[in-house]
Amino acid sequence: MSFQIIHNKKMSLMALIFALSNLNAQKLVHYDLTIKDSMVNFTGKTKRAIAVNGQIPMPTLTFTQGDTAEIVVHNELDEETSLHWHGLFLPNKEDGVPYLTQMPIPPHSTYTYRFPIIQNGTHWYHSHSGLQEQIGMYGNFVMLKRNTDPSFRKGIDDLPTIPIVLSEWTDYKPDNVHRMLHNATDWFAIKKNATQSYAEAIKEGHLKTKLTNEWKRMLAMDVSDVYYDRILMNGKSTSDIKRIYKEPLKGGDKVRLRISNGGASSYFWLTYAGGKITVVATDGNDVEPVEVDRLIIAVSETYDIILTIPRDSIAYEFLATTEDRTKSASMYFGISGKQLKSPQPRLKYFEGMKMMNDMMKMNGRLDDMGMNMSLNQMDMNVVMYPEITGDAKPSQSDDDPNRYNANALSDITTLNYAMLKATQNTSLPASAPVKILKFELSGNMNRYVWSLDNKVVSETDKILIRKGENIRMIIYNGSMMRHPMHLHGHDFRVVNGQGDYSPLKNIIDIMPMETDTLEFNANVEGDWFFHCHILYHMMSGMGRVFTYENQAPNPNIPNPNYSWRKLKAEDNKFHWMAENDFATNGSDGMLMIQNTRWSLNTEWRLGYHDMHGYEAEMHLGRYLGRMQWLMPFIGFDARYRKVDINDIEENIFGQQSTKDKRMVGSLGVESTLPMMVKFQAEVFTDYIFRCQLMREDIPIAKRVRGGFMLNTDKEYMVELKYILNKNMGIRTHYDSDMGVGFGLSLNY
Ligand SMILES: [Cu+2]
Repeated sequence: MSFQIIHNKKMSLMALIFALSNLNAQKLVHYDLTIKDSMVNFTGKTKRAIAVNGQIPMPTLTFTQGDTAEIVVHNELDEETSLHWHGLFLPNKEDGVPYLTQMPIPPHSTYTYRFPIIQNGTHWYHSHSGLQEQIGMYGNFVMLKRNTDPSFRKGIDDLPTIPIVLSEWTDYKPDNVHRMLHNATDWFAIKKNATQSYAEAIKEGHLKTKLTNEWKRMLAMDVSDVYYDRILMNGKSTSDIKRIYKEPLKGGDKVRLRISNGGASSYFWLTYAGGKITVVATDGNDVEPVEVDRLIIAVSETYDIILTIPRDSIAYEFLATTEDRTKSASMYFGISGKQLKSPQPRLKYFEGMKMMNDMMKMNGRLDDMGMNMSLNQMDMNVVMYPEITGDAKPSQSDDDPNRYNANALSDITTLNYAMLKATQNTSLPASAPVKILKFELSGNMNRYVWSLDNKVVSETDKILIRKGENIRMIIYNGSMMRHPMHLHGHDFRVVNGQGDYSPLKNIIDIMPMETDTLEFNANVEGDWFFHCHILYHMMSGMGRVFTYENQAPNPNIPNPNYSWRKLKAEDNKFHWMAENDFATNGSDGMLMIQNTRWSLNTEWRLGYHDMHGYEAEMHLGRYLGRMQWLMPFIGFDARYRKVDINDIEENIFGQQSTKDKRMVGSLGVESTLPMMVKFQAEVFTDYIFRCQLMREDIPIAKRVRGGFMLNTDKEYMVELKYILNKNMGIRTHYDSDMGVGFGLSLNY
């Protein structure tokens, strides 16, 4: 015991001397960041973006471990902003999440972040306000390791280095992208040539696949949701690296790339024409070098990789391709000439659809068929990759245990999380109590609601944890999309079979049907966000907040209740859509306003000829269940027609109502049936009962949609629409009341 004390005294004295000697070395590194609206032109059209210090991406901020960062933000926007330091260990009040760790930075004001740099590695920073990240607010954040650090790796940490931030650009306003996603528009699929319509299914011999898919109530899916106009590496589609540190690149040179995926929703395949890629770090944490042919970088992940230039005087292409393979960006390393990397071939969408059909149960839950998937080792998307399974149908039978294992099926080595091994022991304090938290990633494509355990942030409380305990999170992805889950303020160990050398990360990509286990020691008080880093998923409420028991109040949050309410309001926003058809026989349209659970929907019809008058219906409903296939509603129905006063309408139940004038309320329920048919049962205040079957947007061909409606009032309608562009189509329909019509359909 006494020995222990003496030892500790000795240690603290040494620590003091070390700290004093370090005081000189420690420096304050200051950056000024001026955030300004600016006009950019990536595609030939001038659009609004946000630039910082006049550039997109934001400038790379470089520090050395031991420095103190002082970053002064000058917000010259007409809106609020914030900056989050992604992957950094810092005091909670510097974490940059508006209404959680600080109040938003008001327009035309200045705000200072100041925190010590206590780690090293490749990280990045971005706006955590609204959708600002999509239009330019992302940049690299590099913390260098001291060369006296015992973990300094010769041949890796002393290589010439290039920071790279990957991103995407869309000419659409991000608010509009978000709205279109919630409205389940397939405009992005048309742009990507990925509609997977019936005509395409028949052409590829997959009619049964398509029918099964719709029977199971699935919309055509892609590996990503949003169509982008450009992919950017450091703000450019292509760039040439001919020199590094002023020396021309030559054969045998090695370059270290510090890559952050600053994209809002795109994963990227990274490939290199000059040979293997050596992965040396991820999310700012060193790993044992591992050689691969390619890797996928999830949204908001970082990887440090080493490329070798094979020969003099040839420029080798380093390629980042979106996961859906529709767009890419390149960087060429070398003096002249160009050695291209062959592009990633187009996805076999119907193979993916068939695979999803096999996994999907009728109740909307996924069945992993006993494969216990984790750590991206079993990649379900493999069935869509021609480079692995060939152009023909895959020969792997259903009982082949390797049928989704890319590395077993081909000579191409693809990185997965099981291959990552930390360079240092990462085990957690052994004596700490363990708290186990289980989450299921949930969501539904049709209404674009994303959640944990079918609850969005605004429907939950903060999750209480205790300082000192070890938190083990077991996360199962029960949704049909992959999600990059990010934890603020802490690194977690990814339990991947490497024991004490499990890698540390702050992002984990979880594929559908995967279960992954993460653990971290709760060691910094504060309110820390844990969320999906796909921007549009996060904004839909896919996250939770961790908070420490009995923690000191955050001086930046003077009114915690108000702030928490404001944070929760983010995922409760209403989105609207509208459609109107201007046809020869009349005009009909709809307006819908929706959020996570509620929907207010108005439909109207104005007849010119056969039906001279109007009809309007309104429904206010709440979606129930995980898949939101059921919606009870209250309604209001009004109609007026200039017809013979004695004209009586009779439904199939023999109930009669006057056709000319009606003003009634209603109570009903809507349910989505197999084949995506909507069934409505509605009883009106005049006791008239109505059942209705309806299907919209049947994807007949790439740009052709069909629809029908049939009800117990003996009314029916069939329609056909040709999509001209995002907001316009040509529509023809036959309506039992209004007759044949032909016209222009506008939608927003
Ligand atoms: Cu997500």
